[in-house]
Amino acid sequence: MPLTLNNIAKQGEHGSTMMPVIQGVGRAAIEIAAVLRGAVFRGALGGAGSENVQGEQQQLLDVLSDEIFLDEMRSTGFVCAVGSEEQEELLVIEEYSHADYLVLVDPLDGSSNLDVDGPVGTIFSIVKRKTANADRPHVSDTLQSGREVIAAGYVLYGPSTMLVCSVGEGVDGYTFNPSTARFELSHGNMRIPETGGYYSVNESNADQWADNMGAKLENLKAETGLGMRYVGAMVADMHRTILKGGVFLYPADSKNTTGKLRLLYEAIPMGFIMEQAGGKSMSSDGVAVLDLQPEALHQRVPVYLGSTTKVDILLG
Ligand code: P6P
Repeated sequence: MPLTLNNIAKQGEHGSTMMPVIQGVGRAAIEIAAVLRGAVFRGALGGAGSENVQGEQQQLLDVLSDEIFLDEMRSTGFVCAVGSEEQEELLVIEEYSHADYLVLVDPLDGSSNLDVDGPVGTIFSIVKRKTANADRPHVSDTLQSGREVIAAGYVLYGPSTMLVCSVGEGVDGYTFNPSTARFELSHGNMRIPETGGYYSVNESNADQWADNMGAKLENLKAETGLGMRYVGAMVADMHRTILKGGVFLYPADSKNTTGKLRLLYEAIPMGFIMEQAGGKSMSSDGVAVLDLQPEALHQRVPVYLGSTTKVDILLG
Protein backbone atom coordinates (compact mmCIF):
# COMPACT_ATOMS: atom_id res chain seq x y z
CA MET A 1 0.00 0.00 0.00
CA PRO A 2 1.70 3.28 -1.08
CA LEU A 3 2.23 6.01 1.50
CA THR A 4 0.17 9.15 0.84
CA LEU A 5 0.30 12.67 2.31
CA ASN A 6 -1.31 11.13 5.41
CA ASN A 7 2.24 9.88 6.14
CA ILE A 8 3.03 13.43 7.29
CA ALA A 9 0.83 12.97 10.38
CA LYS A 10 3.39 10.50 11.77
CA GLN A 11 6.34 12.91 11.45
CA GLY A 12 7.60 14.65 14.59
CA GLU A 13 5.73 17.05 16.85
CA HIS A 14 4.17 19.04 14.02
CA GLY A 15 3.17 16.34 11.52
CA SER A 16 -0.36 15.74 12.84
CA THR A 17 -1.32 19.43 12.71
CA MET A 18 0.54 20.11 9.45
CA MET A 19 -0.95 17.17 7.51
CA PRO A 20 -4.35 18.82 6.82
CA VAL A 21 -2.68 22.04 5.66
CA ILE A 22 -0.26 20.19 3.35
CA GLN A 23 -3.18 18.11 2.07
CA GLY A 24 -4.76 21.49 1.17
CA VAL A 25 -1.58 22.39 -0.71
CA GLY A 26 -1.93 19.04 -2.51
CA ARG A 27 -5.53 19.81 -3.53
CA ALA A 28 -4.46 23.22 -4.84
CA ALA A 29 -1.58 21.59 -6.75
CA ILE A 30 -3.92 19.12 -8.46
CA GLU A 31 -6.25 21.96 -9.49
CA ILE A 32 -3.40 24.18 -10.70
CA ALA A 33 -1.81 21.31 -12.66
CA ALA A 34 -5.12 20.68 -14.43
CA VAL A 35 -5.49 24.37 -15.29
CA LEU A 36 -1.92 24.51 -16.65
CA ARG A 37 -2.50 21.47 -18.92
CA GLY A 38 -5.51 23.06 -20.64
CA ALA A 39 -4.52 26.73 -20.40
CA VAL A 40 -3.71 27.18 -24.09
CA PHE A 41 -7.25 26.10 -25.08
CA ARG A 42 -8.85 28.59 -22.69
CA GLY A 43 -6.78 31.57 -23.75
CA ALA A 44 -5.32 31.52 -20.23
CA LEU A 45 -1.69 31.96 -21.24
CA GLY A 46 -0.16 35.41 -21.42
CA GLY A 47 -0.32 38.54 -19.31
CA ALA A 48 -3.16 39.56 -17.03
CA GLY A 49 -2.61 43.21 -17.93
CA SER A 50 -1.66 43.95 -14.33
CA GLU A 51 1.49 44.14 -12.22
CA ASN A 52 2.14 42.50 -8.86
CA VAL A 53 3.56 44.37 -5.90
CA GLN A 54 7.01 43.66 -7.28
CA GLY A 55 6.20 45.61 -10.44
CA GLU A 56 6.36 42.36 -12.44
CA GLN A 57 3.83 41.61 -15.18
CA GLN A 58 1.28 39.16 -13.76
CA GLN A 59 0.40 36.19 -15.95
CA LEU A 60 -3.28 35.23 -16.05
CA LEU A 61 -2.28 31.95 -14.47
CA ASP A 62 -0.48 33.75 -11.61
CA VAL A 63 -3.79 35.33 -10.64
CA LEU A 64 -5.81 32.11 -11.03
CA SER A 65 -3.26 30.01 -9.12
CA ASP A 66 -3.33 32.53 -6.30
CA GLU A 67 -7.14 32.27 -6.09
CA ILE A 68 -7.04 28.46 -6.14
CA PHE A 69 -4.38 28.35 -3.42
CA LEU A 70 -6.26 30.77 -1.16
CA ASP A 71 -9.49 28.78 -1.55
CA GLU A 72 -7.77 25.55 -0.56
CA MET A 73 -6.07 27.16 2.46
CA ARG A 74 -9.51 28.44 3.51
CA SER A 75 -10.95 24.92 3.15
CA THR A 76 -8.46 23.49 5.65
CA GLY A 77 -9.94 25.48 8.54
CA PHE A 78 -6.46 25.72 10.10
CA VAL A 79 -5.14 28.84 8.28
CA CYS A 80 -5.98 32.37 9.45
CA ALA A 81 -4.11 34.31 6.77
CA VAL A 82 -2.00 33.98 3.62
CA GLY A 83 0.93 36.13 2.49
CA SER A 84 1.24 35.79 -1.29
CA GLU A 85 3.65 37.07 -3.92
CA GLU A 86 0.55 38.10 -5.88
CA GLN A 87 -1.05 40.17 -3.08
CA GLU A 88 0.45 43.41 -1.72
CA GLU A 89 -1.13 42.97 1.71
CA LEU A 90 -1.64 39.98 4.01
CA LEU A 91 -4.89 38.19 3.08
CA VAL A 92 -6.90 37.38 6.24
CA ILE A 93 -9.24 34.38 5.95
CA GLU A 94 -12.21 35.94 7.77
CA GLU A 95 -14.04 32.69 8.60
CA TYR A 96 -10.92 31.34 10.31
CA SER A 97 -9.21 34.53 11.56
CA HIS A 98 -8.87 32.77 14.95
CA ALA A 99 -6.93 29.78 13.48
CA ASP A 100 -3.32 29.05 14.46
CA TYR A 101 -1.35 29.10 11.21
CA LEU A 102 -0.30 31.48 8.44
CA VAL A 103 0.94 30.35 5.01
CA LEU A 104 3.46 32.24 2.85
CA VAL A 105 3.24 31.34 -0.83
CA ASP A 106 4.54 31.97 -4.32
CA PRO A 107 1.55 30.42 -6.06
CA LEU A 108 3.09 30.05 -9.51
CA ASP A 109 6.85 30.48 -9.42
CA GLY A 110 8.64 30.85 -12.74
CA SER A 111 5.46 31.71 -14.66
CA SER A 112 7.49 33.32 -17.45
CA ASN A 113 8.18 29.69 -18.49
CA LEU A 114 4.49 29.06 -19.17
CA ASP A 115 4.31 30.29 -22.76
CA VAL A 116 7.24 28.03 -23.69
CA ASP A 117 5.70 25.05 -21.85
CA GLY A 118 8.52 25.02 -19.30
CA PRO A 119 8.36 23.79 -15.70
CA VAL A 120 6.84 26.04 -13.02
CA GLY A 121 6.16 25.59 -9.32
CA THR A 122 4.42 26.58 -6.10
CA ILE A 123 6.52 27.41 -3.02
CA PHE A 124 5.05 27.55 0.50
CA SER A 125 5.98 27.83 4.14
CA ILE A 126 3.84 27.59 7.28
CA VAL A 127 4.34 29.53 10.52
CA LYS A 128 2.39 29.68 13.78
CA ARG A 129 0.84 33.05 14.61
CA LYS A 130 2.40 35.21 17.33
CA THR A 131 -0.75 37.32 17.90
CA ALA A 132 -3.49 35.99 20.18
CA ASN A 133 -6.08 33.83 18.40
CA ALA A 134 -8.82 36.28 19.46
CA ASP A 135 -6.98 39.10 17.67
CA ARG A 136 -6.92 39.71 13.93
CA PRO A 137 -3.86 38.20 12.18
CA HIS A 138 -1.24 40.86 11.42
CA VAL A 139 1.58 41.05 8.88
CA SER A 140 3.97 40.91 11.86
CA ASP A 141 2.85 37.28 12.26
CA THR A 142 4.62 36.51 8.96
CA LEU A 143 7.91 38.21 9.87
CA GLN A 144 9.47 35.14 11.48
CA SER A 145 12.93 33.77 10.71
CA GLY A 146 13.32 30.42 8.97
CA ARG A 147 14.26 28.88 12.31
CA GLU A 148 10.63 29.31 13.36
CA VAL A 149 9.10 27.73 10.24
CA ILE A 150 6.84 24.78 11.13
CA ALA A 151 6.71 23.25 7.62
CA ALA A 152 7.68 24.19 4.08
CA GLY A 153 7.87 22.75 0.61
CA TYR A 154 7.21 23.12 -3.06
CA VAL A 155 5.20 21.69 -5.93
CA LEU A 156 6.94 21.07 -9.25
CA TYR A 157 4.67 21.09 -12.32
CA GLY A 158 6.82 19.14 -14.77
CA PRO A 159 6.31 15.88 -16.70
CA SER A 160 4.83 14.74 -13.39
CA THR A 161 3.44 16.82 -10.53
CA MET A 162 5.56 16.46 -7.39
CA LEU A 163 4.95 17.79 -3.90
CA VAL A 164 8.18 17.95 -1.86
CA CYS A 165 7.83 18.96 1.80
CA SER A 166 9.26 18.83 5.31
CA VAL A 167 7.81 19.26 8.80
CA GLY A 168 11.31 19.37 10.27
CA GLU A 169 11.90 15.61 10.09
CA GLY A 170 13.74 15.38 6.76
CA VAL A 171 12.39 15.84 3.22
CA ASP A 172 9.94 13.59 1.38
CA GLY A 173 8.81 13.77 -2.26
CA TYR A 174 5.29 12.72 -3.26
CA THR A 175 4.31 12.28 -6.90
CA PHE A 176 0.73 12.69 -8.11
CA ASN A 177 -0.55 9.29 -9.34
CA PRO A 178 -3.23 9.84 -12.03
CA SER A 179 -4.44 6.26 -11.56
CA THR A 180 -5.37 6.84 -7.94
CA ALA A 181 -5.80 10.64 -8.13
CA ARG A 182 -3.61 11.23 -5.08
CA PHE A 183 -0.02 12.06 -4.12
CA GLU A 184 2.02 8.96 -3.28
CA LEU A 185 5.48 8.79 -1.69
CA SER A 186 8.06 8.41 -4.48
CA HIS A 187 11.22 10.06 -3.08
CA GLY A 188 11.47 9.22 0.63
CA ASN A 189 14.16 10.97 2.74
CA MET A 190 15.62 13.17 -0.03
CA ARG A 191 19.30 14.02 0.68
CA ILE A 192 21.49 16.29 -1.44
CA PRO A 193 24.70 14.59 -2.70
CA GLU A 194 27.99 16.22 -1.68
CA THR A 195 29.61 15.23 -4.99
CA GLY A 196 28.60 15.86 -8.57
CA GLY A 197 25.76 18.02 -9.78
CA TYR A 198 25.71 21.46 -11.39
CA TYR A 199 26.03 25.13 -10.67
CA SER A 200 22.78 26.93 -11.51
CA VAL A 201 22.66 30.69 -12.06
CA ASN A 202 21.64 33.32 -14.61
CA GLU A 203 25.20 34.04 -15.74
CA SER A 204 24.05 36.87 -18.03
CA ASN A 205 24.04 39.03 -14.88
CA ALA A 206 27.65 38.14 -13.97
CA ASP A 207 29.22 41.50 -14.82
CA GLN A 208 26.63 43.21 -12.58
CA TRP A 209 27.01 40.95 -9.54
CA ALA A 210 27.84 42.41 -6.14
CA ASP A 211 30.21 40.95 -3.53
CA ASN A 212 32.86 39.89 -6.10
CA MET A 213 30.55 36.98 -6.99
CA GLY A 214 31.84 36.81 -10.57
CA ALA A 215 35.36 35.91 -9.42
CA LYS A 216 33.94 33.57 -6.74
CA LEU A 217 31.91 31.66 -9.33
CA GLU A 218 34.93 31.36 -11.65
CA ASN A 219 36.87 29.90 -8.72
CA LEU A 220 34.07 27.38 -8.03
CA LYS A 221 34.05 26.34 -11.68
CA ALA A 222 37.85 25.97 -11.73
CA GLU A 223 37.97 24.02 -8.45
CA THR A 224 35.06 21.66 -9.12
CA GLY A 225 34.57 21.40 -12.90
CA LEU A 226 30.78 21.46 -12.31
CA GLY A 227 28.54 21.58 -15.38
CA MET A 228 25.81 24.23 -15.60
CA ARG A 229 22.03 23.89 -15.74
CA TYR A 230 19.53 26.78 -15.47
CA VAL A 231 15.77 26.54 -16.04
CA GLY A 232 14.80 29.99 -14.77
CA ALA A 233 12.18 28.64 -12.36
CA MET A 234 13.53 28.35 -8.82
CA VAL A 235 11.49 25.22 -8.04
CA ALA A 236 12.89 23.31 -11.04
CA ASP A 237 16.46 24.48 -10.44
CA MET A 238 16.29 23.71 -6.73
CA HIS A 239 14.67 20.27 -7.24
CA ARG A 240 17.48 19.25 -9.60
CA THR A 241 20.08 20.63 -7.18
CA ILE A 242 18.68 18.57 -4.28
CA LEU A 243 18.56 15.38 -6.38
CA LYS A 244 21.87 15.77 -8.27
CA GLY A 245 23.99 18.05 -6.04
CA GLY A 246 25.73 21.34 -6.74
CA VAL A 247 24.62 24.89 -5.97
CA PHE A 248 21.83 27.27 -7.00
CA LEU A 249 22.55 30.96 -6.61
CA TYR A 250 20.93 34.31 -7.28
CA PRO A 251 23.35 37.05 -6.17
CA ALA A 252 22.52 40.69 -5.68
CA ASP A 253 23.33 42.80 -8.75
CA SER A 254 23.15 46.41 -9.94
CA LYS A 255 19.44 45.95 -10.85
CA ASN A 256 18.38 43.91 -7.82
CA THR A 257 20.65 45.50 -5.23
CA THR A 258 19.29 43.35 -2.35
CA GLY A 259 18.76 40.27 -4.52
CA LYS A 260 15.81 39.19 -6.67
CA LEU A 261 14.30 36.29 -4.75
CA ARG A 262 11.80 36.93 -1.98
CA LEU A 263 12.81 36.01 1.55
CA LEU A 264 9.46 34.89 3.00
CA TYR A 265 8.05 32.74 0.18
CA GLU A 266 11.11 31.72 -1.86
CA ALA A 267 14.38 31.87 0.11
CA ILE A 268 13.12 30.68 3.52
CA PRO A 269 11.00 27.71 2.33
CA MET A 270 13.68 26.58 -0.12
CA GLY A 271 16.40 27.20 2.48
CA PHE A 272 14.44 25.14 5.02
CA ILE A 273 14.07 22.26 2.55
CA MET A 274 17.76 22.47 1.57
CA GLU A 275 18.93 22.29 5.22
CA GLN A 276 16.48 19.46 5.95
CA ALA A 277 17.96 17.63 2.93
CA GLY A 278 21.48 17.97 4.41
CA GLY A 279 22.58 20.98 2.35
CA LYS A 280 23.51 24.59 3.16
CA SER A 281 21.42 27.76 2.69
CA MET A 282 23.31 31.05 2.79
CA SER A 283 22.36 34.64 1.96
CA SER A 284 25.89 35.95 2.18
CA ASP A 285 29.23 34.74 3.51
CA GLY A 286 28.61 33.68 7.11
CA VAL A 287 24.86 34.55 7.10
CA ALA A 288 22.40 31.66 6.83
CA VAL A 289 19.08 32.33 5.09
CA LEU A 290 17.20 30.82 8.03
CA ASP A 291 18.88 33.18 10.51
CA LEU A 292 17.71 36.33 8.70
CA GLN A 293 15.07 38.35 10.57
CA PRO A 294 12.42 39.34 7.98
CA GLU A 295 11.44 43.03 7.97
CA ALA A 296 8.82 43.15 5.20
CA LEU A 297 6.39 40.78 3.46
CA HIS A 298 8.03 41.12 0.02
CA GLN A 299 11.64 41.62 1.11
CA ARG A 300 14.28 40.30 -1.31
CA VAL A 301 17.63 38.64 -0.49
CA PRO A 302 20.59 37.01 -2.28
CA VAL A 303 20.64 33.19 -2.04
CA TYR A 304 23.34 30.49 -2.28
CA LEU A 305 21.76 27.07 -1.73
CA GLY A 306 23.27 23.62 -2.26
CA SER A 307 25.79 20.97 -1.29
CA THR A 308 27.72 22.17 1.76
CA THR A 309 31.15 21.72 0.18
CA LYS A 310 30.12 23.61 -2.97
CA VAL A 311 28.51 26.52 -1.06
CA ASP A 312 31.63 26.76 1.13
CA ILE A 313 33.93 26.87 -1.91
CA LEU A 314 31.69 29.46 -3.61
CA LEU A 315 31.48 31.86 -0.66
CA GLY A 316 35.10 31.24 0.34
P1 P6P B 1 15.88 35.45 -13.99
C1 P6P B 1 11.07 33.49 -11.45
O1 P6P B 1 10.69 34.77 -11.92
C2 P6P B 1 12.02 33.69 -10.29
O2 P6P B 1 11.36 34.37 -9.26
C3 P6P B 1 12.56 32.36 -9.81
O3 P6P B 1 11.66 31.31 -9.97
C4 P6P B 1 13.79 32.14 -10.67
O4 P6P B 1 14.80 31.41 -10.01
C5 P6P B 1 14.26 33.57 -10.97
O5 P6P B 1 13.15 34.44 -10.73
C6 P6P B 1 14.70 33.71 -12.40
O6 P6P B 1 15.16 35.04 -12.57
O7 P6P B 1 16.35 36.86 -13.72
O8 P6P B 1 17.01 34.49 -14.20
O9 P6P B 1 14.80 35.33 -15.04
